[in-house]
Amino acid sequence: MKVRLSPQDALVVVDMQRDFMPGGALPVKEGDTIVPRLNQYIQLFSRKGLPVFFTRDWHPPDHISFKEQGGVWPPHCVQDTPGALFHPDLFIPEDNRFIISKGTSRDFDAYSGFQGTVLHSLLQERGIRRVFVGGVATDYCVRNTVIGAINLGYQAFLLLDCIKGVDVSPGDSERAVEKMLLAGAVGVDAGDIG
Ligand code: VGL
Ligand code: ZN
Repeated sequence: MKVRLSPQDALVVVDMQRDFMPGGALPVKEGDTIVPRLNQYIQLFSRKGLPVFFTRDWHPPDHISFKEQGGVWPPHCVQDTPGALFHPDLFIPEDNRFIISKGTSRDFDAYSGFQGTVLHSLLQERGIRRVFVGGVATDYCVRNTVIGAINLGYQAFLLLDCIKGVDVSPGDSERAVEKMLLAGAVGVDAGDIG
């Protein structure tokens, strides 16, 4: 499947933060291995003058999703800690890029980059109709961001070569991909996009 990029396209890079990488607080297996390919997408969009959005988990220290608060996750991506930083090799363009923080208040969690953020309004302001989504975790934030985009009327492309999942139960990521495709997302890889 060939996709030609247009001025109505944007790239959304989901939660490529240290805590989600091997050795981090909530590691996604092989999460770091997608950095080089993601960087290629980031450079491609950037060269074409298309906006790149980086979502990040940005939790307060006592966030409800943390086990001590009755949640299911170990503390991760706490605001202004090293674990919340992006992977050091992730390419962040100088211009036309936006950092979208989510899960920022203590009593709410957000798996979707659209939930409680300005992502939708920034996309709307720029006339974006199609979003290309990669990052981690396939079975949580990527999945919810893709479904969120579709529900808001965007065409969503899932970057199949740039996603990794947590797989709390084996097969979660595979099922998440199926769900996204069934919901209308189009699966693509680098060779499809120009
Ligand atoms: C995520 C678990 C908890 C994610 C965030 O980015 O997919 N997963 N918080
Ligand atoms: Zn989180």
